[in-house]
Amino acid sequence: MRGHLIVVEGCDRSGKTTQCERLVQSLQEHGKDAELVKFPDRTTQTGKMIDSYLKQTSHLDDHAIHLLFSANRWEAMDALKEKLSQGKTLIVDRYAFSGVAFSAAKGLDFEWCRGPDVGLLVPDVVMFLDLTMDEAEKRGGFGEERYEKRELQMQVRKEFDKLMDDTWKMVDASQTKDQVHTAMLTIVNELPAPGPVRSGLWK
Ligand code: Z5A
Repeated sequence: MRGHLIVVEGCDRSGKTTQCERLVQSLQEHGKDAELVKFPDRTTQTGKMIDSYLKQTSHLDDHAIHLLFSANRWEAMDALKEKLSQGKTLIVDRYAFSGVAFSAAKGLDFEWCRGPDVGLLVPDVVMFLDLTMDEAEKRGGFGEERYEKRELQMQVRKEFDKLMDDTWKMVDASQTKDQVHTAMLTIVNELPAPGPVRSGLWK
């Protein structure tokens, strides 16, 4: 049986990385073959350009950086498909939904933003870590990276709202780390057995 493709989305400091790592560890401890995937993958050629853009050491046109984020996902798709087929469950920290939400929040056309990611692997579930901006700010001030600004993050949340459908699972990220973990693990354990790997996001 193939593994599940589990995407975790959410705004800044909602705990995505903390929870993705914990979920992988927990699944492995329960004997499941699970692996963490993080977008952007800053180690590849496209990832290095994205990293430099986010750290504000280079500038790119908004459309160009959007396409780079998408390319960064596309270059991973064959490997991810192979892993899923081998039975590995993938926990994905940000995906195409972040791509659209951030670029649309900057003012790019929403439908144009979806275009480059049409056809990516379809997740079996998207979990959204829900946290207000006020609660997020209690977790520490914004850092140096390009998008770490309050107004932009508020707009990003509005764009995420447009992308959500009733298959998304909302998780209250204001709970303790343990509580959030338990909620996410319950969602994962209740997923139905997956069918064949599906390519065709937003088709
Ligand atoms: N981006 C884009 O524009 N287009 C795209 O296609 C993609 C991304 C994929 C970099 O992403 C930027 O790229 C991002 C979106 C854009 N810009 N922003 N903002 P990244 O994934 O490399 O980095 P990040 O997503 O910005 O990380 P993050 O949002 O800042 O953090 P997080 O992963 O959600 O949270 P965390 O690191 O797990 O936790 C943050 C802190 O909160 C930390 O101190 C934790 O210990 C603490 N924490 C976590 N959970 C809790 C709970 N439950 N209670 C209390 N404290 C907690």
